Amino acid sequence: MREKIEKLLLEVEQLAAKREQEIEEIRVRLLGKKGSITQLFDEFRNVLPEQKRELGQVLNTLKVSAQNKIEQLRAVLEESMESENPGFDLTKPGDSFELGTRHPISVTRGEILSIFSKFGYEVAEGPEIEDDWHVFGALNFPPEHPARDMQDTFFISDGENPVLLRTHTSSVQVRAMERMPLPIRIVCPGRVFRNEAISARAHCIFHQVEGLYIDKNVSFADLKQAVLLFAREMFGENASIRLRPSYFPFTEPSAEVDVSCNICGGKGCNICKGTGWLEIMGCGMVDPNVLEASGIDSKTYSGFAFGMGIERIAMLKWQVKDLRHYFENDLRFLKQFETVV
Ligand code: 2NL
Repeated sequence: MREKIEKLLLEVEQLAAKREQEIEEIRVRLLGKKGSITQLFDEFRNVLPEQKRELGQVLNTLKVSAQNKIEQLRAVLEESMESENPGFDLTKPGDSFELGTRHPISVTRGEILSIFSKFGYEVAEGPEIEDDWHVFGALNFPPEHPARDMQDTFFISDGENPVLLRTHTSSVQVRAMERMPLPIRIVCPGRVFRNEAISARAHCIFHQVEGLYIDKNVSFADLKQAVLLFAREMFGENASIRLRPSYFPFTEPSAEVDVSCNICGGKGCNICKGTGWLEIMGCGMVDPNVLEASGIDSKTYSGFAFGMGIERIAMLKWQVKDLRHYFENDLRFLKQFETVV
């Protein structure tokens, strides 16, 4: 114990620091809750009674000299700040800085994911750079399908096994089907890329959330109910939905989902172009070919899937009229959304 005290005494004498933070680190190291001097005081309780008096004195000396040294380091530091920056007032309050806001796409993405988390869906993510199999092959796209065309998809390399930027996050779901134990209930958010001319309604990069549910006896009625519950959570408890028949290579049957217009309540306005309905997503029963391509027995299992554009949902939520606002980082636009706290 005595040795330890003496070693620390020497150390204290030699302490030096150039910055406030270093001084604080020294204080914590020596005198903090788990500091070495504090620990010696704990050990002191077990010292033999006949040694207590003498050891107690040196221990106290150590503590006081550590405290003095730290104060002295602080004083020297302040003095040097003052002499290097005459008139510098350390006590002045700092400049306040404005808080940023979360991007509307992030806010909407978070809201969509949290709704599906409540329904028991897990979030799954995957690569943006993909191969042909996970974006097209496994999803029942025939070899000559136009989406596989260079005009629609960004290819990174071509040839026998091309590498490309994913055009939907279905590729993440294919990876999940290949790998995850059944049943599967996932939502897959992410950036997707399409070779499109940029306009108020289209962009070459946008964000998607896709969902997939595979189990025994999953029916179209289950899909409809999941979509209805989502729409009510997202657009309010009075929201209703309608399904229109549609076509996707990876689902059969397929449908387009509309939600009742939250602006006019279904009467018809300029947002819903007088129809009373707004399109929010596409969905369908997973095509048996797609299940089999990922090694799932389509005789035993069935599933539904859906996909939505986050930009579109966010446009409907805040009546944003031009998609390009999401990508231009104009603070006048961005500041209208949720503040980060
Ligand atoms: C849309 C429509 C959809 C899916 C995505 C899907 C994924 C797998 C299997 C089957 Cl792995 N389907 N995804 C299904 C229907 C529609 O997206 O309009 N997206 C923005």
